[in-house]
Amino acid sequence: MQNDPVALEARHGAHNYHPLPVVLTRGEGVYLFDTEGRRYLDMMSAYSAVSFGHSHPALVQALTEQAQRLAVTSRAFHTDRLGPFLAALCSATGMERALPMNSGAEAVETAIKAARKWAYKVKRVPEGRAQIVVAEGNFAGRTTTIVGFSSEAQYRDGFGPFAPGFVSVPYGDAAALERAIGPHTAAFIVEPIQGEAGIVVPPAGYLREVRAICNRHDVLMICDEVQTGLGRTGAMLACDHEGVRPDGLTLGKALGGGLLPVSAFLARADVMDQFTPGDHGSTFGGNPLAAAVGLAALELLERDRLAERAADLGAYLMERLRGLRHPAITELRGRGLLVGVQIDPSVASARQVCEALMHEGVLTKDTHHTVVRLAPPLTITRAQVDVAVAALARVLQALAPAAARVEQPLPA
Ligand code: IF1
Repeated sequence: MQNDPVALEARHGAHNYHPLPVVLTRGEGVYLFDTEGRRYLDMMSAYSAVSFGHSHPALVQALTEQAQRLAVTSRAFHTDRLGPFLAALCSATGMERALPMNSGAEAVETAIKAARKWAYKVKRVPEGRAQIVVAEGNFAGRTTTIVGFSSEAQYRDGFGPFAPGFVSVPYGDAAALERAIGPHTAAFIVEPIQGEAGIVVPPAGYLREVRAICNRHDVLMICDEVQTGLGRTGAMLACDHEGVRPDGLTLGKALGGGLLPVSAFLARADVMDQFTPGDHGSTFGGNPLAAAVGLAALELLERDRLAERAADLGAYLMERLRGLRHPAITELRGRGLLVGVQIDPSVASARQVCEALMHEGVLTKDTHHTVVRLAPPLTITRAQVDVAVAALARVLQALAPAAARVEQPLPA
């Protein structure tokens, strides 16, 4: 007991997760290894934070070289790493300014503050009256402001009171957005594809309609690309699929190269320039270590054309999944290498599928009870996709042999 990591975690930790019964000790590329030496194909890449694969050599090198030179200084001083990182962020996204933070939630909180201050100082919304529209099914982090506008009861339960000034509209419904906008509306914060909601892709043209509506009403369009950004959906940003340039943008997860938390809020100059010295900050935001790794991650994304790779391998993955034609799969959703496999709950829960996949050497996570997330590192190969799909086929066949006859409900 005394040095069993799971027992120590249970004894000393908060029980805010329900991990699969596997204890990992090493990662290398698309593979993870447990303490018994078993190898697993990582099909969730830490919710898209490990897009480059585990311990990518170029990123580990950038981390260790910078760590040995200068890691954290606070923003009380300039460093030689932050400027180049911010320039690369703006160049990669087409945005004019970037504000570095650490977690995705902090980037979203920064977006909320920027939108409100722009509303008061530029749009002349009466102080304290700014409204921000959000989409039902959103997931933008775990701070109390953010869970306050979540539509997921569990994320809110027991954590009130919540911040006012948010209104929800159905995701994918542009007309509902327009109806929700009033004179005090500062912004609409939306994920181009909803991750936690179960990999929900909005109707084609939705983002273009949102862009036009926000233009019409002088409302900031802010896209939360913490999950969908940095090549994950087959383009640098998921907004790129519709040729839409938002007014604000949050990035996170893979920006840290799968090595440390790095996030950023990016925006038009007139929005970001509402921040004056002392308005906002963070002990670690923009530290030279994070900036060096973030810059190396952006360079690697470009050098290895990982967005195009995600488009190609994602299409291949989707084609192989469709080829299973297994009745337990009720829907396939996603774009690029962000894919959700909807499982018929009468056959099995997504958690059961994930537990069975673990025994087949594939690790991933369920979301929203019925969806198995498949979001591997963007470095995955076709042969490794074949391995993952074959494992899923075996699992579904074992869980639902009767489902092959579809109308036969499984015994209770
Ligand atoms: C958990 C979900 C994924 C995000 C988007 C901001 C954040 C996230 C679109 C906040 C974070 C993570 C958090 C993690 C589970 C995971 C998740 F299922 F909860 F929704 F990825 F889909 N915007 N998502 O997806 O970023 O502060 O975590 O760095 O909290 O259990 P963070």
